[in-house]
Amino acid sequence: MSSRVNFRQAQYLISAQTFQQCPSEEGAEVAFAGRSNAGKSSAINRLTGNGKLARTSKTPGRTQLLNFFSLGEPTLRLVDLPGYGYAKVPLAKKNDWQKHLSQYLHERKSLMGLVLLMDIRHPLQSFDTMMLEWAADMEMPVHILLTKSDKLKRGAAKKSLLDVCQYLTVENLTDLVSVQLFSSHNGDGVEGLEAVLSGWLLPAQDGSAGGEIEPYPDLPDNSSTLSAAGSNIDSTTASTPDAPDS
Ligand SMILES: Nc1nc2c(ncn2[C@@H]2O[C@H](COP(=O)(O)OP(=O)(O)OP(=O)(O)O)[C@@H](O)[C@H]2O)c(=O)[nH]1
Ligand SMILES: [Mg+2]
Repeated sequence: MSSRVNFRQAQYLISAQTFQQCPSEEGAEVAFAGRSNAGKSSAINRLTGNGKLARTSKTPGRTQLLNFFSLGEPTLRLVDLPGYGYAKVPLAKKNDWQKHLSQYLHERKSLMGLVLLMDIRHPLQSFDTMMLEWAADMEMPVHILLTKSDKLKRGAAKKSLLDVCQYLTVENLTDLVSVQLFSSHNGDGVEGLEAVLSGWLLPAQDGSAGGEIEPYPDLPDNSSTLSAAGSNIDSTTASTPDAPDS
């Protein structure tokens, strides 16, 4: 079997309004979570090379269902989760969604890892840190995408990346959580994302042990707390275990 998933084979599978409506738990899946408008649907479209797969919108709150996409076979899946923090959704509906989302996150046996998307200009907002706490409790691997990296100059983007790395270190989350820059608009970071997702999905589908993730992205030599992880910050991916240290 290939060591990479062919994300370009992605096809719409089903939309679930409740946990009960989700497809069979057979196989493996990765879910995309994040604040409304963070770029979840856009990232799925970029990853799969299909701009029409997941519905994107300038209006926050577009994705209001758990949308499942199959990757060549129904046992390999991506899931586009509804965004959180969208104020205009009526409270009753919000609570209902929260219930189903929470049930999905806690009970879904085929969930191998979570891609947590944050707009690079506003990372680590309250729901993001709550998701990271949840992941730590559940021992669920998380890969953070700092999205819309095209909106910042390179230096500012790297600083944001380092700030998030530092947070993960302080919170002792680096065994479980990795992070990279990403842009659906210019394709920045797509290969890194593909590598992490393949590492989660393929071993799980084989029935062997889950994929390991690199705890850090490449980091600059001048980072006192994080320099042991790597050195080449020009790469935006979190999957460069062979990068030289200096
Ligand atoms: N510049 C830039 N804009 C982006 C990028 N990714 C997404 N956007 C824009 O951000 C807006 C929201 O994108 P979506 O992908 O719909 O966001 P979402 O997280 O799925 O939103 P909800 O479904 O509401 O939770 C759209 O106008 C996108 O064009 C990016 O990498 N760069
Ligand atoms: Mg969406």
